[in-house]
Amino acid sequence: MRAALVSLGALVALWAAILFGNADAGEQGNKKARDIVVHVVKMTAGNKFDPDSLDVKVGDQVKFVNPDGPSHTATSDDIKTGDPKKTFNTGVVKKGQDASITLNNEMTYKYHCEFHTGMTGTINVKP
Ligand SMILES: [Cu+2]
Repeated sequence: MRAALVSLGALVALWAAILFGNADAGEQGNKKARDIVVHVVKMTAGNKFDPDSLDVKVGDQVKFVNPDGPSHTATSDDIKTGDPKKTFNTGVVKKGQDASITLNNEMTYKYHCEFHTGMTGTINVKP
């Protein structure tokens, strides 16, 4: 029992070291990095992305929200043929849900909803 307690204590100490170690590294990293911006794109009940064209910076996040519509996806057009590191797919976003992606490549993403023809959008990722 005593051995088990000591082991548990060691584990907690190790976990704390990892946790706080990472926190320190993160703070140092953030001093140089700019703040990440979260852009919100609404998936509307009328089957549109709003806005349907968006400029972001490398590393930014895009949060797709579906407040009141039918289920949608935000799926990059080349999801099946493109570089997996340069494509994205939110999967199904049901009414009341949201899904966020992070864009780390400087490029233009064309994307669509897998359920609704003509529900399309563009994200320009700039340095
Ligand atoms: Cu849709």
